[in-house]
Amino acid sequence: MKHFLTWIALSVSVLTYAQEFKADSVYMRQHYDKAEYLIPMRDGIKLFTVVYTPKDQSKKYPILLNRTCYNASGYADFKTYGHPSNYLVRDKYILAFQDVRGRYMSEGTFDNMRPNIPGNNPKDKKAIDESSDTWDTIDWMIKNIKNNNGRVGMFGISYPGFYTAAAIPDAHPALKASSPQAPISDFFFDDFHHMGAYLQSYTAAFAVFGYQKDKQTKEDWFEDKIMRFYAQAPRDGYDFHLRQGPLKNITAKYHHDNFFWQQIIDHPNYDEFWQARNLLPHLKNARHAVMTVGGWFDAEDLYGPLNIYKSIEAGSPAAKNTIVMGPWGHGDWAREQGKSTHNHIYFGDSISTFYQREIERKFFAYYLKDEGQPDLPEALMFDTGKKEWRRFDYWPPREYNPLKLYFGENGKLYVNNPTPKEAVFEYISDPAKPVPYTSQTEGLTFTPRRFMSDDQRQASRRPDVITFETDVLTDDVVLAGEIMARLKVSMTGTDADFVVKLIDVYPDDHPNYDHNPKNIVMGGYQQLVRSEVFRGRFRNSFEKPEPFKPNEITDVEFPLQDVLHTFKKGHRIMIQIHSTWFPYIDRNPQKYIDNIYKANEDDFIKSTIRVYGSSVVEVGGNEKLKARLEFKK
Ligand code: PG9
Repeated sequence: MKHFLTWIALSVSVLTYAQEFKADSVYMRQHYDKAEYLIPMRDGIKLFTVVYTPKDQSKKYPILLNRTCYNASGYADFKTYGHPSNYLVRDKYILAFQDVRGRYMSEGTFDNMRPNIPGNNPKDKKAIDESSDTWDTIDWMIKNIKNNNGRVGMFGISYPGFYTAAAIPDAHPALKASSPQAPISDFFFDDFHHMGAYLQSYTAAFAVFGYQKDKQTKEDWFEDKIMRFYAQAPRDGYDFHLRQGPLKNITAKYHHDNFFWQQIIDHPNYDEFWQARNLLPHLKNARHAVMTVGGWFDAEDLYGPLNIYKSIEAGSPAAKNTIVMGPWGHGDWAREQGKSTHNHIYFGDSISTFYQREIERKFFAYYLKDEGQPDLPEALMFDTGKKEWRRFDYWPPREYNPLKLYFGENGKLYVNNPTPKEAVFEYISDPAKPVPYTSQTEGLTFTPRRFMSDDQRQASRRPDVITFETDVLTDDVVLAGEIMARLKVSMTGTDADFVVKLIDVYPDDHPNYDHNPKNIVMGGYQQLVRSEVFRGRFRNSFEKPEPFKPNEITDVEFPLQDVLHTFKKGHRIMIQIHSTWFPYIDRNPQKYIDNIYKANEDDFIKSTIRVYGSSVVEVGGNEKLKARLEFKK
């Protein structure tokens, strides 16, 4: 396939994109002129930028800038892939799409999550980062793109969301409105890793980010590397990855020449390499409007939007800082399906259209054109259980008391009441038979997405998964805010991962949804609400991992990402705990190895894992749970 963006589009939903393409490109050809520029940065490197300017020159327009590592030329055919939305296209802006340094038609060398260098001195040709490249781009466009009104907004989803957020530190004064959407903030906690555990399901994606191009090009230069995985067109990702054996085999067979994969292997812990790429500490002193957008079922970047919003809240009191979290998977707010669903779950109609028309459109119009008034609270959050938007003055919210979930005998989950008798729960974790991350057979994906609201019954029935559930709820129970898992564990091995899942158990008589195939039964559905994996070796520090002592009771405490979910009367609350989650996450050998990327076949051992009844999962509460990762570093 010619363009990676097309490839992504096709991997998501051909019909949806095709509809958007048609609407956009006809309108855009009629109402916009296109130009292409190579914009000089302070060190002389030129960045390729596609710029659409409204034909109607009777008034001045703000600039909306999207910086991407996914090929700006994909937007060069009067198509926006629904981002910006048709509403913004019709409201008329100067639309700019730029290849970031080292990508496609831009010059220079690519660096994943290029470290931010605090400060901004346009004369310093060495201090180059995404913030300085954006500053130079904005400065050049304001001075050279005709008919602009001197104001710039930025938007972007995923990696482009990172580039939007990375422009916030030392921002150009013309930058008035930023909307980082599903933004990455730190690859050790977002995308390629979750809490230090590697996402093996991402392995094919490395091809996109691990090769420098050797010329300016509008074509993907890494297709042959991606096809190392897809040549066999594996239909079963679980089986494919299990057959690979240890990660060292992936290095030898697929990624032997991939610079980013080599960096991942060379930095298995949260060392300077990763810490330098953490954007969060730099989000200080912002003074303009920031609307961060995310999806509660985003498997790729959920840590990012929540922590970027919180970091700006803490470090940039002068910024008009807001957050919108909807019932979406990765980037779904840019794709209207009519019936808003995530995998098998129906949330309502045209939720993405509501967001595009009433939220995003009004945000940019107000801050870039002085038009209208965004009806945007501090936090506009969708309750994924009640299936309705909620407005909050703070996030995490302050109106709920802390809620604690305790593990009792016979799989009983107690809400706020410690278990009557402390019990021990045991399972044998076998890396040769890991717990599947999804109930469905999924081929190799760029990244897995559907599983974030998937049915967990296939896991509940496994002996290596411990499951706790409440009695049928007699009233609605709202879980809102940050979540902290505080486990007390022991093991026969010397290392382990812990997966904790929060699950909504539907009543047996829950009706099926029309949009689902017949075999998807909603009665008794165990819907995944929130989940996280934690690589136990990092329990005291992400920088300095430690083995476990066999059979010694040890504290393992870690945050899951935030939640807003009403468990309705007639439902049950369920917690699941297990130690493999494959191939979403790579297998922990369960024998402590300094670098799991270099483990051998015989390093992988079964381990008997015990979880003690004094463990607890805490949700919400007025005081900020010690979920902030800072204390872990
Ligand atoms: N954050 C998404 C991603 C990054 C890297 C690998 C795979 C996915 C994204 O930019 O789509």
